[in-house]
Amino acid sequence: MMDLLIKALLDGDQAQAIIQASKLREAGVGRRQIITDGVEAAMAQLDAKCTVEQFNLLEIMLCGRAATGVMKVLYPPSTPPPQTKGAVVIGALEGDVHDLGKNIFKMVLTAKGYRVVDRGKDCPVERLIDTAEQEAALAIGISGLITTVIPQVLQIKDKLVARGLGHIKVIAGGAALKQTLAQRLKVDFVAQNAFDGLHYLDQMRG
Ligand code: B12
Repeated sequence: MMDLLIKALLDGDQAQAIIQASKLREAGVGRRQIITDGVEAAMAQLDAKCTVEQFNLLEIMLCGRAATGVMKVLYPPSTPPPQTKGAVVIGALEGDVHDLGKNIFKMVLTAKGYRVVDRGKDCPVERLIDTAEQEAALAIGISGLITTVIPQVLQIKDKLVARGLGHIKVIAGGAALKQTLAQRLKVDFVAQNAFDGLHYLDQMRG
């Protein structure tokens, strides 16, 4: 069944992807497995197909739309649990318009009781910091899919410290950041996936 979900995602067939994801849920397959073995696996295959010469934007957009549909099956927007665990500000930095992974992280955190303040994509560092201050956030979560955002990532912690906000944790995730050590990126934690980020936050709260 997971294969059928992957195929539907790669075909950019949102209706079929939703059907397959619903079937998997009915068969008792967990959300985490559907995301890791389904959504992420499909995107990895898409990446392999998209060499620089054949970067088909429409194909990728349809695939992304189908993935968004699947996420709505996994985390229906109408039923968020009480937000008791504190605020987390998330965003993709200036120049980065990828937001599928960020949206997954948002849904995972929201489902687990965090209040997520989403600053969207193409967001300046200052805006994330301002929001984190206003919201008395526990953490800022940065999603980085293109390597050109790394210089911005390197600035965040120093800017927080300069504003007396050094207690706010910085978590990085996404394909362009996850291979790099936290120390190198000057962040508190680098997450390999959305659940990894969730566990870090849960542990940090103690
Ligand atoms: C889909 C996609 C697009 C879509 C984005 C749609 C959207 N709304 O997001 C579109 C078509 C718009 C797009 C455009 C471009 N893209 Co693109 N894209 C991809 C692709 C194929 C998949 C990304 C994706 O959605 N993955 C699925 C999600 C679920 O995975 P994820 O983001 O990693 O998220 C998971 C975890 O990492 C984690 N996570 C993510 N963020 C965070 C944050 C925190 C805090 C935490 C805890 C966890 C977490 O949670 C998720 C679930 O576990 C990647 C290939 C790849 N290897 O990533 C290329 C890729 C990222 N794109 C690339 C490029 C170059 C571009 C373009 C510049 C192409 C062009 N020539 O026009 C443009 C414009 C980019 C820009 N300015 O931002 C390159 C980047 C290369 C680089 N090293 O910088 C890649 C790697 C493709 C490649 N191999 O060349 N792209």
